[in-house]
Amino acid sequence: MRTQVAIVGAGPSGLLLGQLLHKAGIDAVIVERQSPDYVLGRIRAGVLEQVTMDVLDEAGVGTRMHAEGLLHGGFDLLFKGQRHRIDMAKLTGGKQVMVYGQTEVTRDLMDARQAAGLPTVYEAAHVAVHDYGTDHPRVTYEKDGQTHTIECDFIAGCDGFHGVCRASVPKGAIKEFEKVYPFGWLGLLADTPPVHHELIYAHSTRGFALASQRSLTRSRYYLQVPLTDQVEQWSDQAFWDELKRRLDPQAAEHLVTGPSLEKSIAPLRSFVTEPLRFGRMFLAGDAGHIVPPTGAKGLNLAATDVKYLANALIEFYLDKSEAGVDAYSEKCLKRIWRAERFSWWFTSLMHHFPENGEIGQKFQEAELDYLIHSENGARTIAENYVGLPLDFGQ
Ligand code: RFL
Ligand code: PHB
Repeated sequence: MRTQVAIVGAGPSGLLLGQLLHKAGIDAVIVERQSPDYVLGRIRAGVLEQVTMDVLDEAGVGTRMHAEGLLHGGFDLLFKGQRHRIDMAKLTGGKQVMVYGQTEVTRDLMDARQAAGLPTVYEAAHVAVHDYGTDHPRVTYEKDGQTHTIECDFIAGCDGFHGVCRASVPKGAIKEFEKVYPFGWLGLLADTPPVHHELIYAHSTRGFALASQRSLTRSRYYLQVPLTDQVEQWSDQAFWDELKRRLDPQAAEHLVTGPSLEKSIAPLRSFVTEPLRFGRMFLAGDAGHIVPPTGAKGLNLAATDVKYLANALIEFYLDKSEAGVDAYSEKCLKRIWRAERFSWWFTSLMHHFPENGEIGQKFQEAELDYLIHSENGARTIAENYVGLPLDFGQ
């Protein structure tokens, strides 16, 4: 098989890239290790920045998002038992975020790809990338007992943190920056009305909690838990009890509980790979970087990487210019480091770090107190949370 761009991974990055290239008349084949149902079963992001909404619109997959997604103009910070609203819209000249689950974004992209009859190979085993240091890269995989080869001009590594593309790069050609946090997030999804119409980010001496949502009837909650905890240790009842202890009395009283639809623990990590281009292979999304989820930036960064990559490839094929391809890594990394910084800072501010002692706790409370009483402080949070514009600082 021959194509122009071979995309490894059919998560949001790979599917979105496929869609943007298709709109520009560029051929792509996607190779995915898992089945479509498996990909849709992963419960992850919930908050989309304006920039992401714009890219999804450009890809022609924004209709259901606009109809069913919930626009939010603010969120609450909870500390010392009291909630304080960050009025994002007021502080950023009217900007809002969209609450619309990653599962739904992925489903919309899958449907669009299928409707256009574009090739995706699911359940491909032993996917491997070859010869991306030459002008003739290849992707190989096994399916139904046979080995297949895709010859291409470029490989897009959209295969997430545990993918093969980054792992294939010789150690000397890549630098990895990493910070692993000493806790994880236990998430629970339930068909119960959200406790509040906006999100609540809660700092407490028992640990961080987040009250999020997927719709007016579906809630998503998270608890900071030790890395040693196993999900089996947490009954639904234990989860709800602990969440109530970390929320303010009013929210705890209004919390509607119910059976979990999904429950899982995710570790928290800050991770960046430099560079993001290796000859004719590019990394995009979680394949190249990870943020702790506190700032809600992972999926949004993936969408902007993909937007930059699609533009670079369009420039290559339509304008016969390599300028965009050459600039890809540096352009992405500028934006990535800003989001990494915000996600690290917001994680450090909101979580409980027993190793920092009582004085660490006091510093966090004083910083939160400062931020919510200073318009500049609150604006700094708001501006980063709604997301920096695509051309910020370029
Ligand atoms: P994905 O989604 O991991 O998709 C990669 C795909 O590649 C496939 N793959 C392979 N395919 C072929 N061959 C191989 N060898 C392969 N190895 C892997 C995988 O099966 C998979 O289908 O990466 P992608 O597309 O870059 O998307 C990134 C996002 O998924 C991620 O950044 C976000 O989910 C992060 N995130 C959040 N981001 C936000 O913007 N807002 C949020 O509110 C938000 N909340 C979150 C999050 C992530 C979380 N977890 C679980 C890490 C909340 C959580 C709890
Ligand atoms: C979610 O709804 O899954 C979510 C929302 C905001 C975050 C992280 C996760 O910061």
